[in-house]
Amino acid sequence: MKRRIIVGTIGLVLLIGGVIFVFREKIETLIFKPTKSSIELGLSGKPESGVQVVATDLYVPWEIIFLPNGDMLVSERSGKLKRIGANSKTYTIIGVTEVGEGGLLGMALHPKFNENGWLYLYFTTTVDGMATNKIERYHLNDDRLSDRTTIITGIPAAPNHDGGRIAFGPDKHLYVAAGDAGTPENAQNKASLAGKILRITDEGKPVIDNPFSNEVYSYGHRNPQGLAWEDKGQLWATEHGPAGLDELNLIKKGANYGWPSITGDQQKEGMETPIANSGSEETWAPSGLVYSNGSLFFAGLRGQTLYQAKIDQNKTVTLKAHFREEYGRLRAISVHDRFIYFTTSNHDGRNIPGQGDDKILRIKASDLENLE
Ligand SMILES: [Ca+2]
Repeated sequence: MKRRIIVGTIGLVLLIGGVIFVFREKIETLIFKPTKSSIELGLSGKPESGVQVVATDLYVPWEIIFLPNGDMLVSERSGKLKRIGANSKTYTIIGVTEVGEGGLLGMALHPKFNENGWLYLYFTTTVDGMATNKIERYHLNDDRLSDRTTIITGIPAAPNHDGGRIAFGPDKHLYVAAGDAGTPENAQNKASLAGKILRITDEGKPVIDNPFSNEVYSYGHRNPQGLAWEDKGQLWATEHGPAGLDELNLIKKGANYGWPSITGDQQKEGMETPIANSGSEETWAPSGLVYSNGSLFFAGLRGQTLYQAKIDQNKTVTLKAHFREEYGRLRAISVHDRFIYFTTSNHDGRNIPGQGDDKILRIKASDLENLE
């Protein structure tokens, strides 16, 4: 009798384990699944806020970008690249080292993606036993990633402060948010790639009119993780501060953003003070950043909030907090076809994942802009 209970219990545990394993590996795509019941499920977000669940059961989604046919590409920190939509597929990126905050992080499509099919990936890898961050370029077609090419390597990596966001600017050059990799003084060293916003060509070379004749575009950054251009073409960036004192900066070519000399509201000759900071009592832990209709929106990890910063003509901002602690940690954000997409990051080791985590959620940009 006792033996039967034990065998039965072991069987049950194995069964539950198997079910969890199967579901852990499966991405539920809700809005994109072309069946009626799923579409209804997908539209079952909170009616009062208009939030819809797009996909569930992801693992630390770090970036979302959209292909011309409307499919999403989602990077997962462990090195999986998931395509969700009409042509769903999972690619495994070879050579990704997921350690601490490092792993497969940012992504960008070439401005002429329709012609060349080029996809850029920022990730942590290991060279001679040492972690480093690099950007690779791939050719993406429906079935596979090919023509793997290193664009830039040797961006310092560490368990913390790996930066990771990449984006093509209005000038068609690639901007790269690089963290200080735990060595603050490197942020002030213009010869180091750490603690910088870099600007390189689509082939990985320094842009000819960069301020210091290398890849560096701006310096004195601690751990920038969000890049977005507003409608006048000015670049903004989010940055993690040391203890609170998280920053929203307007980025100018060649400027020094102060780390580690100044933080928060502090001022110093030759250094930029952030347009907005969280103060030392509050932590945003800001990651992805987008611009939509007069506002910057950024995802807060520790802050567990989607922040809205309304910019006025004097470059001051008023901040609003949306969805505070409703979905847990938030990391990636993307704007596409009048919707703002954002992801949870509850599997990143700093929260207890909830049912369906990690998720991609979306809300109409106009609804979000008007939320009180
Ligand atoms: Ca700063």
